[in-house]
Amino acid sequence: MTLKILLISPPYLTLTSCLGTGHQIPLGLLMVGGPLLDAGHQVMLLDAERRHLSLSAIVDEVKRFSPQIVMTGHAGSTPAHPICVKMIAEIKRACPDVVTVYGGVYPTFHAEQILEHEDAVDVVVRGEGEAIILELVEAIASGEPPHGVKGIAYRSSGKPTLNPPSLPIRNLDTFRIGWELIKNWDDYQCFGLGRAAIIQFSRGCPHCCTYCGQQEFWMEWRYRDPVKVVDEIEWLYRTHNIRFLSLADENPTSNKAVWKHFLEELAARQLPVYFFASIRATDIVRDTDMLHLYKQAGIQYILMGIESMEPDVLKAIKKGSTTRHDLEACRLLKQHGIFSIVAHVVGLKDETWKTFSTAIKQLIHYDGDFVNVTYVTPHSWTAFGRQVKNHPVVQPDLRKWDYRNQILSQRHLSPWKMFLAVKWLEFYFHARPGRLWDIFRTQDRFLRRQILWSLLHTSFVWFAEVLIGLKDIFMSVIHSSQRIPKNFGEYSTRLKITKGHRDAFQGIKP
Ligand code: B12
Repeated sequence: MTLKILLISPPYLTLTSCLGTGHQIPLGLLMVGGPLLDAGHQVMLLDAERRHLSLSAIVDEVKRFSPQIVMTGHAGSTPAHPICVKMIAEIKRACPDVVTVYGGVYPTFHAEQILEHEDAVDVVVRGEGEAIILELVEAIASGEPPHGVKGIAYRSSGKPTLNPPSLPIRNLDTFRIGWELIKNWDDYQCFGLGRAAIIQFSRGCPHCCTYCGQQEFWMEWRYRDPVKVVDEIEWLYRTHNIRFLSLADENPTSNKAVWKHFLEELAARQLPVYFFASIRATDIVRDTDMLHLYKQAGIQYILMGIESMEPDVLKAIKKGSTTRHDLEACRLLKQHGIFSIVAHVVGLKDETWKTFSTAIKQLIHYDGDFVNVTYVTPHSWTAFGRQVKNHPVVQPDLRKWDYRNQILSQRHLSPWKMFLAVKWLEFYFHARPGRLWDIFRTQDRFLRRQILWSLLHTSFVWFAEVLIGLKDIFMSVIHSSQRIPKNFGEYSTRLKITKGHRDAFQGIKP
């Protein structure tokens, strides 16, 4: 039976997309869409994020398409959760017969809680959507309760019911991305380089950094056939003129030989496509002998999670790298004309004015091209989330759990002091005269243009964040009597974790 299915990217608007790097395709939904299209269903994508649609405009679109099923989910899963459930509630109010399906990382770990509190959500998909979705849709079409569908949670006799999890996908190449769901590629442009897309070469990560929830989600590191991925990249370039690609991988370099194969294949095709990837400093140092291949393949921006410059913190978060690796990785990337974006996390320890001043000195010493300062954010399903159970929370609004706002309290610095220190660090690092002079002296015209483009857009985001931050400080003074949960434990009791995602996998591995 053919069903009408509407995939909706929720109107979760962020400064990153609107003023910073640019809008990106909703890859997760396209991956869910591929198998549905192949099974003959009538599928449409409504990118309410890209089109900045209001909830009433979304409801109008739903009425117009009149689907039997509406599906939603977002990569920025935690901060996007409030708007996802609000949107689903509006749709259900207007179209009560539509079955609503919600997937992604955050819902995977909060399925029970969502079904308890969000009446409008009918089904939560836990884990890799493409592996689960066809069976679910068949069950919905048959009108029978989806008892046998692995990897979902739903209500049975009014109570949340969790089916056993679906196993991690063995061969990622058996699923295809529903690229044809994108109707206007001009909607997606990044870094001033033209049309942009996201692609995933590998999933998961073998490392166990305590604050990261991604390995809990994907479970195992797996990769696609390097040649098939490069074929797809070439197809994207030739068919849709894609010039910029973000690798959605947590850790694409996990296996040096496989990574090298991918880079060689890309380099051999000589496509005028540039890449953004997140890569560990340790792997960049490991790959010293093949960094020229990175460049030839088109890797232009590398986000490196340096997190901290304090050896004790790096050890505590099980980062598995040292400050020597970080310094060397920045140096090597500069030598090869590849931009490094150094991710520095504040709040992993007690911050003081002194720790900020040490951090800025160290970051300048590393001499990366950009610094992305983020606040440590406890996801309830991570080891870090468990460790900080008794830690006071200063930001109860989930929409702000986007790494750009302080969530956990600090002993020595109040939130407004932390805010000023972070903004000062970002400003000083990017606008210090020595760095601006270096940019001015850059000989390579492409590199100079890109660094200026990135600097300009980083500045837009910075100014907007300063304005919003000052407004928030002002409002918090006015509403100082508002009750904020005392600690993360109390907060995460509200954010009840659906236990058993990983546990349930134990013992049933193939
Ligand atoms: C690419 C990327 C971006 C891009 C594009 C995001 C986009 N529009 O898709 C950009 C640079 C814009 C970005 C920005 C942000 N990002 Co980001 N981003 C990523 C990254 C690197 C990959 C995401 C991805 O595409 N994964 C691959 C797809 C296939 O996975 P997926 O979306 O989870 O979908 C699968 C399943 O979850 C499920 N699924 C998902 N949705 C649905 C829906 C249904 C109905 C079903 C059935 C299943 C399903 O099935 C899919 C296929 O298996 C991840 C880190 C990582 N390596 O995962 C961070 C990540 C997703 N980002 C994150 C965050 C916080 C943000 C920002 C909020 C940061 C900020 N302060 O601005 C913003 C959000 C803005 C925005 N517009 O998205 C966090 C989310 C944390 C969390 N779990 O809550 C991550 C995990 C980074 C991290 N290490 O913590 N991001």
